[in-house]
Amino acid sequence: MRILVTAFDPFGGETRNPAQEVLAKLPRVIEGAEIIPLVVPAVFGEVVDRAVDAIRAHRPDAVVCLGQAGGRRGITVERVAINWMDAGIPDNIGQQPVDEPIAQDGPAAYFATLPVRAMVSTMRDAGLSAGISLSAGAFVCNHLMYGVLHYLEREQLPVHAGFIHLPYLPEQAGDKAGVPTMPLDDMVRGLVTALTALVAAHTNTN
Ligand code: PCA
Repeated sequence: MRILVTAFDPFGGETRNPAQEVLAKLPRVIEGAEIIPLVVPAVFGEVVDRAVDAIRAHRPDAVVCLGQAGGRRGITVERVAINWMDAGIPDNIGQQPVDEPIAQDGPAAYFATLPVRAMVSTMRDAGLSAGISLSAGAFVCNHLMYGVLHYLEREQLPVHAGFIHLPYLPEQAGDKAGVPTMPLDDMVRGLVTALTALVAAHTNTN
């Protein structure tokens, strides 16, 4: 099995993105599955192009996208991506779409095709704070998740795909009193656990 794992670069004035740091520390093989790492820019449009290029080049069996959701308490696996952009801040090249669909011809939403509940349950069993999220927001992360699922649907590719949001790192919270954080090592352990559940689900259905 091959898993493309994407991670966003820092955005919104931050100098770090936990997603990128988790990706850098992720093993290159998990339970026999090859991990293909890809750092992507927090830029509407371009981010989907980069992910689609990587899917074409590597033909993965699954695509797991990682991003930061500052303020969330634990690792959240997204259930749904909506066909909508509503950016509260500019992306990394200054684009700020407000109330626009992502794809004129697309459905209102796509559900993740990852084993969302199993991924969350195994992280919780490992003692980590994790949950299912019913909104990936309407910024670049939701855009990437929707764009990848829309591409896979159009091409009829049997590839599991979805998105995992990570909280702030403790090092990012110095100027944000009271904001929840999670140490990098716990996030890495969470990702390895979640991807192990994904490999198990894939193995059982193939
Ligand atoms: N988080 C943002 C975009 C990039 C990232 O890591 C989001 O949740 O949309």
